[in-house]
Amino acid sequence: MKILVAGSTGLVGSAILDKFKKDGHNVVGINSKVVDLLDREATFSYLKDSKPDVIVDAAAKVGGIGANKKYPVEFLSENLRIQNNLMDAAHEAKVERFIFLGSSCIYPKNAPQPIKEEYLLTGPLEETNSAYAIAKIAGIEAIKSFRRQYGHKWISLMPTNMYGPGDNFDQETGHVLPALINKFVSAKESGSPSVTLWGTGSPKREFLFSSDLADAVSIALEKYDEDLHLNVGTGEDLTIKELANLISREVGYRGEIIWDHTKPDGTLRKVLDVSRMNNLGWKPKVELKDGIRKTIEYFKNVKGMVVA
Ligand code: GFB
Repeated sequence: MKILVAGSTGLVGSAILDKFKKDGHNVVGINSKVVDLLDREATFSYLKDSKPDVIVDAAAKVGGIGANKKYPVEFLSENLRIQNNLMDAAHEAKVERFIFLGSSCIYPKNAPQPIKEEYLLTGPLEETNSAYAIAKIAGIEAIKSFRRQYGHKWISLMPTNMYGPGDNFDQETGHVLPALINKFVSAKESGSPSVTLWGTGSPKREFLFSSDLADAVSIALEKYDEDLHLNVGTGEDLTIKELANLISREVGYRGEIIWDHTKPDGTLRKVLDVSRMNNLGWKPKVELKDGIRKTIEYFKNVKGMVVA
């Protein structure tokens, strides 16, 4: 069985590639340097030649709340094109299994908590990431359509907010957890008396370490073949303020935290109901504190700093 991981140099794709390698599978990773998935012809030609049996689609344009708000055109258009090209080419190349990865932001802004899979399309989306969410919802619908029309054993997984080594730590475009690591580590390094964070700090978020998602992908590939997309998360969340305290403590930063209320809070809560994934025998292994510690270490190493 030949497995192809698309987006294999990103946070999620690299963890999935590692997992399948460690498990002794015949696995290949591709990134935009190998084949540009925005290029339809190049995508078709690559899959025709490489003939994988399985594709895990971790290729996407992703970013935190700031990037989503600033670049909705790219978040909608690039994600639609990447997933459509890859799925259409996979169909033509007769790829047997396809795992499409979405995001927990597909659910309505005011969905009851914890969010069950069936709450999809039951209410309006959160405005800060509706473009990205609609692209991902289109991906879920595409997977379902390929199943219904052609009987393909293709599935969708919806991970919660992901983090880990290899993340985008940029303070403007990154997700909150890596952006905060960068902000606190940099403030400690420069001796800055304060760190400015976005919004009120009261929204809650759920975080999953990338290797735990890789385990979930592997289990779903083995055991799941149904129309319904599956949530992947810890089922536990904390406020952004609590997250900030956790990271600043781990980093050893003792300055002041200022909350910039002109920046958006985004959705107030989006914790996932993960009972379906749990019933397949999957549970996350990495505690948030340990995952944060590993991610801080990674970031310091990348920055060329001595890990304290
Ligand atoms: O991870 P994040 O950027 O995006 O988290 P979402 C945003 C939350 O953290 C908001 C607060 O409540 C922000 O106000 N926050 C505080 C910060 N300081 C910062 C900071 O320095 N940087 C960032 N980024 N946030 C994303 C979607 O939503 O979730 C994506 O935009 C995707 O499309 C992803 O679905 C999983 O969790 O709000």
